[in-house]
Amino acid sequence: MQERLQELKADALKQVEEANEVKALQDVKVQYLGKKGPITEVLKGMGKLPKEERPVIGQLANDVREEIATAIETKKQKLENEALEKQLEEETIDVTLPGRPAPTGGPHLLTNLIEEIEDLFIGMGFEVAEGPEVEADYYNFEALNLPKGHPARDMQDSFYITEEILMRTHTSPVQARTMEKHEGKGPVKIICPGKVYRRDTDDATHSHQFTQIEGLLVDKHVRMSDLKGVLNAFAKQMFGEEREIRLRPSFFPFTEPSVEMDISCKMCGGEGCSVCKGTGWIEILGAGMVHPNVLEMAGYDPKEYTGFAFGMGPERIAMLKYGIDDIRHFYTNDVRFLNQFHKA
Ligand code: 2U9
Repeated sequence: MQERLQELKADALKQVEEANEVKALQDVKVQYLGKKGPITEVLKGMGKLPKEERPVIGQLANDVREEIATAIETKKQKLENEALEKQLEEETIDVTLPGRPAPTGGPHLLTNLIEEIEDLFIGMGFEVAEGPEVEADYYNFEALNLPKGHPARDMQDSFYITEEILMRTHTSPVQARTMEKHEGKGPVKIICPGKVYRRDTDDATHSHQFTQIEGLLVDKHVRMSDLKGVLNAFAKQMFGEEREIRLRPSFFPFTEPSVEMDISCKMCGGEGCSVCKGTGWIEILGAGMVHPNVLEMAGYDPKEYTGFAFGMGPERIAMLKYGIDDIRHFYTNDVRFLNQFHKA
């Protein structure tokens, strides 16, 4: 019986040695120390043994059980520690490693461009004025010398909400409101950026929603040359000192006289190319001296005050600047397009 117990112990300890996972140890435990295990058998068979052998066998059986149990527990600890070490090893985070950069968004290229243009005019003493996008027909049209039924209204097909309320078709109503607030006194020197809406079918050059930046300067003795000076300064700062500007006669109901401002074409330096359609000039904005009717309706006496105004489309300037061929890119939020302009 003692050899049997030694043998059992040796087999059990061998299996414990070879076990490389806790489950296997569990099996050894059940196999050797379990109710139906050989050690239990031996202890159950004590009664059949000679009286004098029982204490020896009994003690040996308990020692063997103890030794196997201890060996199993020790190996279990060892395997669990190794597993923990391995897990720690695998899961060790090198906190010195740079984190995975969370994809950050950034200002839309139009926002950057509008702020760039704002800064240029703020540098010339203009203040930024903003106003409602849902506007009254009076400020969007009548105050701008576009009385009800005026044909020019059709040029700006509009999203009417009621007879008297519409989505503004330009930011000019902001200037009209600002002048009105001045009650015909003192200078007004503002630029008005913002979203405008026209009931247009979207295509490569038209969008039902787009942005504008308009400007207005009203004071005593404001002349066309002041307008030209401001536009020239803007063009050179925005497009380069080497660029020339040219003013061409034009027409707007809210300015008289009215002009379009062109800049010399960057691609051909004015020689004529596909970008400037052979003219050597690129149209950038419209402007003019504020129409006396508009001054009057805002409470300014046109005999005492004069003013100039201008208006541009930031999308158009961005398309020229970055060679973008479709205005819809600005609004369809394709990150592949937007990320190209993402200032890191
Ligand atoms: C007041 C008086 C005059 C604003 C002006 C333009 C010329 C102009 C276009 C630019 C691009 C519209 O989006 S666009 O197609 N605008 O050419 N805008 S003068 O004149 C005003 C505005 C307000 C009280």
